[in-house]
Amino acid sequence: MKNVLVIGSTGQIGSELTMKLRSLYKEGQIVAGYIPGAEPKGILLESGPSEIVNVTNGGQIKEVVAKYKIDTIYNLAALLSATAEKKPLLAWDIQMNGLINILEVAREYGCAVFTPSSIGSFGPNTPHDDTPQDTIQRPTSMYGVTKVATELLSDYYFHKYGVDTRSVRFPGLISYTTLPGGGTTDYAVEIYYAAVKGEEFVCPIAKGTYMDMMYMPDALKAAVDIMEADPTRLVHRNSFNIASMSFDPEGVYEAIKKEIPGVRMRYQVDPVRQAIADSWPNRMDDTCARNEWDWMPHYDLDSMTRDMIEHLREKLL
Ligand code: AKB
Repeated sequence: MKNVLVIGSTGQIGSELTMKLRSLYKEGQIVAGYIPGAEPKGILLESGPSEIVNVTNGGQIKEVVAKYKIDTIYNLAALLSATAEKKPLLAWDIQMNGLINILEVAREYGCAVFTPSSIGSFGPNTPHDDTPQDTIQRPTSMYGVTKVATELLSDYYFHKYGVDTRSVRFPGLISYTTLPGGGTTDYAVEIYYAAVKGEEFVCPIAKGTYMDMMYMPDALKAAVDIMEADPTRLVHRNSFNIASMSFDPEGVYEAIKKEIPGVRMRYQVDPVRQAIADSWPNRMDDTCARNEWDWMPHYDLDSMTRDMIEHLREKLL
């Protein structure tokens, strides 16, 4: 990896991944791709080049890839699960037409491509506990449909054209830098903001609903490590289960309570998000990622909670 284009650089993952790549690959150019209305600001804008890149515009992707001699594309443009249920056609356009535009440019210019998949690629008849790497993937949400198709299309371009596509299935991601938006797992970020601000948290996900979650530093490490992995060791490509912690709303509430005893939470379940959450795994088995590219997370619920609260106190108080 030398010259990298991060598409969706101002989003929850992109804003931190772009900065991490800039700190790791100093001799290259890490281009922050964005759409009008979501311009990079502050350190993200000042620390390197940025360009308008709308995934639905193949010509725009091609121009930027040619201009900066891009060798790796991180494709982070997506509508998250709850928003995708409200706007399924837009989700399809961004996730699928966007992806094929990127893969076509990658084929022509010899770029490697990372497009994340998700726990959302699984469905109600997937084994929910220790969900295997290779298993039933029949999701019932539009987000899930696009994620399974992303995995298949990415593998297709690898086998048919030799495009170096690789990816991971992200759990719900928790971070203090940029808020997620429109996801089913967003509650696990929002509860920290409410707790630090001293506000009551109204939880849209029911007690007892377990989902895989991950702290952003581990997710960024996974995104970099999979693209740097020795290809001769990879049996799988699109996409690897990666896991670090699994909890339900009570679990994260109790973890926060150890640091902020006055934290308050009540439930007001959102039926759309709850139906999606019920169809997702409780916890994935990530043995293949551990064996094929030495995946190893650093944070568990308690260490993440301490770090989140410390950073949010600096940011919000
Ligand atoms: C969502 O909730 O939609 C995302 C995801 C798990 O992919 N955070």
